[in-house]
Amino acid sequence: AVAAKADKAPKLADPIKASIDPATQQMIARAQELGIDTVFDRAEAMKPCAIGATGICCKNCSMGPCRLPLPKGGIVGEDTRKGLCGATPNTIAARNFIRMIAGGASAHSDHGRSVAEVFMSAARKETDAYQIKDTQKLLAVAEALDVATTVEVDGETKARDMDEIALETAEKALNEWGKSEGELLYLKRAPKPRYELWKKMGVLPRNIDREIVEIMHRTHMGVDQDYRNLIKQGTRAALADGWGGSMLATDLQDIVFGTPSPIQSEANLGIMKEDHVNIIVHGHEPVLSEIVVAVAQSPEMLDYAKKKGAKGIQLGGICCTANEILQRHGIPTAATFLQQELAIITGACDAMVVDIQCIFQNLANVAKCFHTKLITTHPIAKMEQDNVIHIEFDEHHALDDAKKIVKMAIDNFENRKTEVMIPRHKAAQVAGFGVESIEYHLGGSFRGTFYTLNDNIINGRIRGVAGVVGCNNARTRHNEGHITVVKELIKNDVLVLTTGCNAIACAMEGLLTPEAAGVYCGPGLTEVCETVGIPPVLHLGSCVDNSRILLAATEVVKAGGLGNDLSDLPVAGSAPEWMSEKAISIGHYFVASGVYTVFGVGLPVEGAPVFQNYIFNEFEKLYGGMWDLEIDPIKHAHKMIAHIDKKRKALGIDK
Ligand code: XCC
Ligand code: SF4
Repeated sequence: AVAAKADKAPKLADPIKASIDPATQQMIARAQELGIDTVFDRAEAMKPCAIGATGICCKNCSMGPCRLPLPKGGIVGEDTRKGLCGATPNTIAARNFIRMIAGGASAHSDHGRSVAEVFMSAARKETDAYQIKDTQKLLAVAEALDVATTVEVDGETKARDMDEIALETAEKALNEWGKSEGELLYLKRAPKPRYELWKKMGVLPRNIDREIVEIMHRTHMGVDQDYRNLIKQGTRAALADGWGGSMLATDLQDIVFGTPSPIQSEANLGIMKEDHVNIIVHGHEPVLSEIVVAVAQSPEMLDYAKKKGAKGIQLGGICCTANEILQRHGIPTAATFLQQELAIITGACDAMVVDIQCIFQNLANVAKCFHTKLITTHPIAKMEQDNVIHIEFDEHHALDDAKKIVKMAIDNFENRKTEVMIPRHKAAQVAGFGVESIEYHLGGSFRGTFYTLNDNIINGRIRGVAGVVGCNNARTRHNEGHITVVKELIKNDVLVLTTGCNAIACAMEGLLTPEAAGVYCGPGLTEVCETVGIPPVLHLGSCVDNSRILLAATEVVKAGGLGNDLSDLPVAGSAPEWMSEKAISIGHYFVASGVYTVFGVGLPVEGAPVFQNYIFNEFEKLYGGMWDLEIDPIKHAHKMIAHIDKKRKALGIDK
């Protein structure tokens, strides 16, 4: 019987059920034909653990893992479940939840730190590869970090030397990770009532690193055993992410690489070209990919590619590295998170260059079946498989590293096997929005004319604003949640701001074009989009760029007419297909910033009803924002709309 079981062919995914995207469906089938397993097949073969998925498995000491499943038929009377040490389901779920926040916040913040270090070397002029590109942003950031931008000379106020400003700004910024006193400087960028609320609640982050370390301490065996106190620390660390590490990452990237403005491009696997050298960059930090873009577009490399028989070099991005080089250079997006293996399975990927976060280790196994060079570049992100090439990237020899990588891809072009199959599907997109461009495109300010965001929210053409963000998750049909939620929102006149893999999904569906307004939106949103020529779904960048959503919402509050705090706004947040710890950190800083935030797929709190109720309901009284979970995407959107309507009513702007 055992042998028979072993002989049984592994379960394969049904391509149609696995994704709503035709390119993805085609490539899943192609992989199966070639006998290569992908995440979609593995999701069929391995089901998740129900206890872990509901948040009630503790492995924080070796007396466990202690598993506390909900009794069949639910809890009757007192909940007597406890671990060996006596930890309750609430303690366990809260500890697990804030450890996810620690993981997510550290990922975003460490990314931010790398950018800050590059910014520092640019400010010190230690590198040729990076300069200060956006001085206007530098001045704005300097101000937010209390760096003087003017000097008094003989009683006269003069502009301070830009190099000096850059240097001091870099020092101040880097200091935010580990300063020994005070609180994060960016917190004061929030509307004043929000800052005061955080202060009253005792959740002002002291510095970025400390809040993460403190989570690890408080969740160690036998420390904090009150779910309210645990999540309080989770809140402090999440705020350190949103209003700290992530916001600094965004700002400093804008300074060094340029602040994005709307730019046209394309999305989906169909951007790869059979007769070109295809280089795919994947991960999150733009520090290397920026230089790869520059090198790949250089005449020297183009000539070299032609000499090797290719028509040119096609760059494409996956995950948030894609979003970064899309929003600043219009480099097309090849794939969402779940399609990463498929990019190699086209047989046309000459090199895949990865940095940090969201990278499947199975890429190495897939690459083995093709000619693809898989190149890791970051000292903290290597792979054990021996076909993986490690070219360690360093800002001090960035250009040489990038040249080496691009040349390796070109040299590999001729090694392609015959089995190239690139799906035809791709869609046009406009990306690269941000606080500045929302203001610019909607009348040049946030309030006062027919065109502005605030006026259109007040007059009801725009019912509200939703931030829909986050990953794909192989436990749910690829892109279905993303697209259904977003379409339902815009149909109901809710303007959508998107980042991360939701943005890529929307791009693949053609929702990031001005033309989408007339097709999918309610009459009010259509009118606004057509008048000013914007898409109904605005791509604000990568996951660290969720900070742009926070700042845009803050500008809306400051412009007036829609209450005094972020929690007064007719807005809601959503991550329909989340999977990463970063998503939990993002969700939680949105909640703590006063935003009602709904997740799809499932949340690891369902096994601890008291803790769940605390963050789903009690939290609204504390922070004005709260968590929710809704798997059905239509209901998911309507819960957001109901919240938006509730806020409109409170503001007295309901029709
Ligand atoms: Fe990763 Fe940022 Fe999630 Fe996509 S959305 S799967 S985190 S790439 Ni951030
Ligand atoms: Fe079990 Fe407590 Fe140890 Fe967790 S900390 S594994 S609940 S004994």
